[in-house]
Amino acid sequence: MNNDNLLNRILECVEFGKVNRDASFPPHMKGMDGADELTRLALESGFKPSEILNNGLIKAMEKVGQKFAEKRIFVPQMLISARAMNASMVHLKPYFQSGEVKRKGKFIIGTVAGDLHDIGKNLVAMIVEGAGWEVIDLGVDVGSQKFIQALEEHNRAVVGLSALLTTTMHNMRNIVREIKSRHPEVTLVIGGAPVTEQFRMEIGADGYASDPQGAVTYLNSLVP
Ligand code: B1M
Repeated sequence: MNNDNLLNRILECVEFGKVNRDASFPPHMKGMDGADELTRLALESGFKPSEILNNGLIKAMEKVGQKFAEKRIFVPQMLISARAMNASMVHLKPYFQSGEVKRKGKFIIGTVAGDLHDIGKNLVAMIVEGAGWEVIDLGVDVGSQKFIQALEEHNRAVVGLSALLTTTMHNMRNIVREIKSRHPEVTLVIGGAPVTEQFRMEIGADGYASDPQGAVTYLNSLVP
């Protein structure tokens, strides 16, 4: 199998939700290797984890989103694609997490209240951790109280908010306001597909990053 083929097959597994060889879904891929086996094979064949992530997994999710927008697939298919993406990410995670031992600081991250999307947030968490930060991941559907409680347990942490929906991005406004009113010294960085620098300015967050590397660059700029 040539290199392009292997990445394309991983892309296809995530696009159609083929988790592993044993999975009987989707029927047209029954008996074939899935995201699990092919990601392992790609790593053994020398592919860089970032190549698999950017040219396989993220491209697949773009296709899934496009098909959903065009009503060619529905929520269950998006979920099964997310499951296949996670089966692949399990293998990539150790590479992104093997950062320096000495920590640069603490980073609390969560997907905001009302929002259940966690793939992008997990990637940011993984890559920030790999860049030498201690990451406290609060999960999805996180409201201001949970962020404040975590801040009180983790002194001087930077807070990251992720949102994927045009509706839930507006929950960032309240969360930023409530955190800042209790802890004005806290630095907040926001991100997620619908979020922009313009929106960051409107809601008074300190930083905006469009991708995990942007979050790392912003966080590292805070370290003296
Ligand atoms: Co949903 N969904 N979804 N979904 N889903 C989107 C986001 C959507 C764009 C699809 C579409 O219509 N084309 C659309 C939103 C439309 C809008 O608001 N304008 C949508 C919708 C409508 C919905 C539901 C409302 C559908 C319904 O029920 N009718 C529903 C909402 C549920 C809820 O949250 N309350 C819903 C549900 C779901 C699933 C649960 C089925 C599943 C999520 C599973 C999971 O996450 N565990 C899902 C999925 C998979 C998607 C798509 C297809 C893929 C999202 C994804 O993982 N992308 C998505 C379409 C798309 O994005 N193409 C879609 C890959 C990921 C790597 O990218 O998350 O953008 P992303 O993260 C990036 C950057 O944004 C950035 O870095 C990441 C890596 O580059 N980033 C940050 C993210 N957070 C950051 C934080 C930072 C910095 C950077 O600093 C703190």
